[in-house]
Amino acid sequence: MKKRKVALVILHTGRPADLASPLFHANALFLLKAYLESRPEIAARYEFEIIDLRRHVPYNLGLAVEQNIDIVQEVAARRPDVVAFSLYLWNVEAGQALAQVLRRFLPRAVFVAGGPEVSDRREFARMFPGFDVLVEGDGEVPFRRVLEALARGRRPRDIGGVSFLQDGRWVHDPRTAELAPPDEIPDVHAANRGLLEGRGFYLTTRGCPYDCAMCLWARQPMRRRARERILTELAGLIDSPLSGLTLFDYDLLEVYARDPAFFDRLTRLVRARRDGFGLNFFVNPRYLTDPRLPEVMDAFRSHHVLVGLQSTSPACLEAIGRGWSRAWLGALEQAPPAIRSRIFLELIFPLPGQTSAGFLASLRRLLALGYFRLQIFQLCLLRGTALYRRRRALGLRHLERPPYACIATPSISADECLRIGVLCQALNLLRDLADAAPDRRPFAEYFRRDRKVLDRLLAPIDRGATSWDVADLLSREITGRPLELDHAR
Ligand code: B12
Ligand code: SF4
Repeated sequence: MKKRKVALVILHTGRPADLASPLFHANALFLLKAYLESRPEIAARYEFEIIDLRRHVPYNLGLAVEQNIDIVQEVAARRPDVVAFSLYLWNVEAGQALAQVLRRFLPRAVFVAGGPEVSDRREFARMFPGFDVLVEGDGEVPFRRVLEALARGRRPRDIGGVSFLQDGRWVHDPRTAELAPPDEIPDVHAANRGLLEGRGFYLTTRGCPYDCAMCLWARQPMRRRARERILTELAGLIDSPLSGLTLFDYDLLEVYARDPAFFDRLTRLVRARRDGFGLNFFVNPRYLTDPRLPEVMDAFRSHHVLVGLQSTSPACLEAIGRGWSRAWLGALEQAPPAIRSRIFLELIFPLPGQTSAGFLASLRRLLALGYFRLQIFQLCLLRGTALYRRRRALGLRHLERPPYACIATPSISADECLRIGVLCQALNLLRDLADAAPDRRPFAEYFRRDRKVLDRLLAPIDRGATSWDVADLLSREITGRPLELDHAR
């Protein structure tokens, strides 16, 4: 029997710096391929191919450029029966555009969309009408069932998390997707060792018990593989050409709080690497004062640890469902000074209830305390989140299409959002500069000495300076050199 072909399409990943390894930046497609190929009933009927479109330069200019005929050719020439897209806010517009062009060349193919963008399927279908089948949530089981149905010439009916087009109308199954037992999902990294290069990401668990209003993972059931399995997978990743690894669990110390053996084993694996390989990981703010944190960081040779702080304002934390973390704000001041420059603090701007003055005051405080490695995200109103559902009641104005950025709140005007947004992006660029610096003490010293620096930086922004201009100014003042970063502007 001739096998049907499934093309799993990698679109661009957002930033040129992210081009390192598709295995991490298009993790879901590799994962789904490995899982589906491991199912005999599917492997007997289908063959899968990952088509990486990123080599087509300019990969991020959409289809309006003549050279991008090659993008169409790459997929169409394989004559796939199913074309699958993994959609995030950074590639959903490109996926929609490509799907619409491709269906003119592949009139019989079924176009399947999955990934975090396929949240709130009714709304997604209205905004992105280029697909035939939508899969919301974890894709392993629903995609398998979709392929089984298609192989029998049937419609993908009665599959939780799946919607399909029938005679021009959408049929939605409102149930949530059935989850695959975590140990049934193969080790995708072992299956793709040739792609292990640059820095990698790994999640020991999927899901999160917390309930942050802006996050798509809020209250997602926790799915954890057996400890031995995780350690085997991590051993394979650490014993590879990867230069470092970041563990993306919502909080590593909390997940393994009762399991010191896990840390011992992981430490031994890291020690076995003789070069500068290190493990970074996420923790909640409460661990900033925990004596285990510096110990684990040293043992893992962590370049940094990521703390999802989001705000230092108790009222803002309440507003985004992170009231549980307000008790830990004091930890910022109590954390050992030596550890502060090794902390990568994540903040969000703008937030409901925030004022520009309050946000700037919190930034000044963090910088003076020695936290200058900041990642300040712009608030995105993601379909499927609690914040998105409450956006009108909260008076949040945002871009209706990706990246869905919040551009004004009742207490912060659009002009203020832009001006402070530029400042935040300059600090993000400065973090990239500090990350690569051999000695970070001048950065800490600079912000400790000059408490008025933010006001000084806002002046050129008000005259039209961009984030790059401002980061360049900071670079010259701190390092004596112009800003040079290895990712493109
Ligand atoms: C690791 C990570 C990163 C890494 C790597 C990102 C990357 N390109 O892979 C880094 C740090 C670079 C990053 C950055 C950002 N990220 Co990020 N990131 C994550 C994180 C924590 C894990 C992603 C992952 O690997 N998950 C494991 C895989 C297996 O899960 P999955 O991707 O969801 O795939 C499953 C399903 O979605 C589905 N599925 C996926 N694709 C397909 C395709 C088909 C056909 C089917 C059937 C099913 C299917 O099946 C998969 C398996 O079950 C997620 C949150 C999370 N916990 O998932 C956020 C997340 C993906 N990031 C998010 C965002 C917003 C960002 C940023 C834009 C943040 C910012 N404001 O700057 C940046 C931009 C990145 C860029 N490329 O420009 C959002 C995306 C929301 C959206 N609607 O797209 C998420 C969901 C977090 C959130 N806020 O809720 N991120
Ligand atoms: S932001 Fe972090 S802690 Fe909050 S729900 Fe999402 S993954 Fe969990």
